[in-house]
Amino acid sequence: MTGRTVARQCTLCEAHCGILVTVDHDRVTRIEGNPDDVLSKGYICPKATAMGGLHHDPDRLRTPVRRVGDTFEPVGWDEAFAEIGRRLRALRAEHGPHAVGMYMGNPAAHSSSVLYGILLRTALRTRNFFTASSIDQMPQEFAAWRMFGSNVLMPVADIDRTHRLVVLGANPAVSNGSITTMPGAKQRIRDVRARGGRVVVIDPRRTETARLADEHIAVRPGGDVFLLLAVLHVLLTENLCDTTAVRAQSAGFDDLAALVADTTPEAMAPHAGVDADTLRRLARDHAAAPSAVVYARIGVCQQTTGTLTHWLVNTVNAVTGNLDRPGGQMFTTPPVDAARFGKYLPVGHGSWTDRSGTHKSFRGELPVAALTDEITTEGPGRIRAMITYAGNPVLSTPQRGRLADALRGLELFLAVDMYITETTRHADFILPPVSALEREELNLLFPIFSVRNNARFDARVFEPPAGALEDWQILARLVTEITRLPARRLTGRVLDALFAQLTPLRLTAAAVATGPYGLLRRGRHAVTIRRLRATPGGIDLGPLRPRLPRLIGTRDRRVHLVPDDFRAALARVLAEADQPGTEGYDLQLIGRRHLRSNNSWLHNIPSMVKGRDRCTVLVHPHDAARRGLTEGARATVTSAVGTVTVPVEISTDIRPGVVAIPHGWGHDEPGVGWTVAAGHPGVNVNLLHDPARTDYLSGASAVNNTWVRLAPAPTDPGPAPVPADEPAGQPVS
Ligand SMILES: Nc1nc2c(c(=O)[nH]1)N[C@H]1C(S)=C(S)[C@@H](COP(=O)(O)OP(=O)(O)OC[C@H]3O[C@@H](n4cnc5c(=O)[nH]c(N)nc54)[C@H](O)[C@@H]3O)O[C@H]1N2
Ligand SMILES: Nc1nc2c(c(=O)[nH]1)N[C@H]1C(S)=C(S)[C@@H](COP(=O)(O)OP(=O)(O)OC[C@H]3O[C@@H](n4cnc5c(=O)[nH]c(N)nc54)[C@H](O)[C@@H]3O)O[C@H]1N2
Ligand code: SF4
Ligand SMILES: [Mo]
Repeated sequence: MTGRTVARQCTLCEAHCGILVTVDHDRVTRIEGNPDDVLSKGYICPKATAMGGLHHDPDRLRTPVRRVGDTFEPVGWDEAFAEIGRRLRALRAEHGPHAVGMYMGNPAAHSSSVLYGILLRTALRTRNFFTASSIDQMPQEFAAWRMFGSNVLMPVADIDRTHRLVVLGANPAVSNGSITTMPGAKQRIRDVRARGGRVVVIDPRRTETARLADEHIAVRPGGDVFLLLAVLHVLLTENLCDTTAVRAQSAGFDDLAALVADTTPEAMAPHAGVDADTLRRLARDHAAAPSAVVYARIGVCQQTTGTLTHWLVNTVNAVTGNLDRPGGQMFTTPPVDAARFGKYLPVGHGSWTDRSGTHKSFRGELPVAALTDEITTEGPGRIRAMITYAGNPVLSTPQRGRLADALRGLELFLAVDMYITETTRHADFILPPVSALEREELNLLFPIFSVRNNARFDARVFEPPAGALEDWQILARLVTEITRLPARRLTGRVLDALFAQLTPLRLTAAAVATGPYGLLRRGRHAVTIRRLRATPGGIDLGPLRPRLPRLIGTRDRRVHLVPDDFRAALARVLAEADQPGTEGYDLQLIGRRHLRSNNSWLHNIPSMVKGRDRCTVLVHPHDAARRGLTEGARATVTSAVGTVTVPVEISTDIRPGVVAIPHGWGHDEPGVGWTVAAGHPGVNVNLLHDPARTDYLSGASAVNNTWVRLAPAPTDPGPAPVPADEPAGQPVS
């Protein structure tokens, strides 16, 4: 067929914007926003065209490959699965199930194949399961679990109706929102102001979002806990709370009052890096607005105080009467109502630990900070084989540069990925799925976090090539291989036949049918796959609706304002607040995202890397001048655990004393199959972050706030010296 246009979504980031893909023969000729899409209404960002770039990328693997020495050669699917099965079964028989580890990355969540990722994890019965969540939203889930009784119950900001939006540690103008999915975030933020509301951005950097706001408050990195404690102090001591609503909805209001009795704006101001008058005003304005919401995301997740900050964010919203009310923080009613069942799922904190006893499991997985040691430390229970699925942990997680060697030393490493990346280049087998444009599905996760209830279908643009497999088919084959019983041929065949019937689309359709808009409740007005196929922009299911107390999973059906373990962790944070910074390091390093990057994996698409180098260290002019750094010059950035050399970008947008480097770069490792990215390598900022720094409660990696120092790089390439005026003797790897 020539010259046709297919409506689906861009599945690169959480926004899942509706796109129209125009195709001429087997080429994508155009990708544009779908004006009929009920959520994105025609908006797309520049990354949408990468959906075509990825499909046609000559570097994308289209057949499985096997390692031979330092290179890869093609291998047939059956041969690959047979050998993988043999080796996995032997390892499990000899060393037990924990000998096989698994890491599931971010794009897994963007496809309904994730169901089979979870099935594989279940079949493996391993304690060594890791996901990108422990460098992302884990603290937010932890706070939700302790306050609302389910980790799925992360409330979203009702941005389209609020009168006051306070953004804390998020940059939706670039990211388009996460756990508050808001495609076209810029317009939605402008609309808050257009209807007379106010927008405040609290961020150490004057971000793209801050430029749209009425006010920008340059908080000190890691200062948010103190800022929020001061806000709560003012709300409670000045009687600015919606006491009737809070007492009806929540437990622990009096405990909260006692907890914040001494956290005055004057006492908190130095730790927050924000003056007391501003803190007081933040509280008063929040209480006075007809509706208001604090929306916080990974800038405050990726901190040692990640869970505590999200707890206090939810608490500020709750005590001002803004939890579960339009314009505040709300829970969605998605077609697959996971939130309703979330409370029945076992969450479990500390059901097991890593072998050193340092890292506790949470909702069935260990924090990724534990991964390298679980591979390299000898002894029973060591990981001997790894499966990575849609992840690039060598770039995306702090491992002191040790993970690559650890992976190389495994007895077996198989990667389900379509590129030879910094991670998968160490694999014995790489098993590539079809391209996203060759999939059809209904994403079941992101409607749980959207600013509006909706159901949207992803139609296939191209038929998958003969013999190609989708992620779920690859994962299902792996399940078959490891669960084969002694009557191997038979069990394998029976499972294969069973899985062929249980496609993710069928499973999702069944979940939708039994959900709030399903056949059982709505009869002929139900949301069905058939109806969705015929409605290319999706079906709008209305604004967010109040859902408490029914949804709550706590025993007393109340929101818990002061969970016991949070109180203890907070005491630790307050005690540590007075301690000075790390000697020899005088700048706080944070991250930043760019419109044309998506974590580590879009830099091989030429249109995503054109223009000037984006992997730079952003420095305030005062800080640059004091160190003799000039625009475009190269600087060495040194932390207690690593050093990188990057170009300097000078800007008054960043708070003095703070520097920012984006993550997802560092493509200059030998053997990586990204030929375009190799020309724009950048550096791996996670070499600077210490894996030992984790959120006190959830164990997630704390990569937004690492003490570093900066110096001009030596002009001749070579190892970076320790500058003479700086105290030496810190470990540098
Ligand atoms: N310092 C620092 N580090 C960070 C962050 C930060 O802000 N600062 N952010 C963190 C966050 S929020 C996240 S989510 C993580 C992401 O961390 P990861 O999930 O580990 O890494 P990604 O960069 O998303 O890499 C995704 C991989 O999946 C592959 N892939 C893409 N689509 C598919 C698919 O459909 N199927 C399969 N099988 N593979 C696919 C890509 O080729 C790529 O190799 O990074 C984190 N790391
Ligand atoms: N273009 C683009 N979009 C993306 C992604 C991408 O890589 N590129 N990744 C996607 C993914 S996986 C995710 S999880 C989301 C993340 O979405 P966001 O949470 O919006 O991510 P960031 O843009 O990293 O925003 C974090 C902000 O926190 C600020 N910050 C750092 N430290 C602190 C602090 O201590 N306190 C406060 N208050 N702020 C702080 C940073 O300056 C930054 O502006 O984005 C998604 N969308
Ligand atoms: S914001 Fe950009 S990358 Fe994200 S879904 Fe929309 S078009 Fe795709
Ligand atoms: Mo993420």
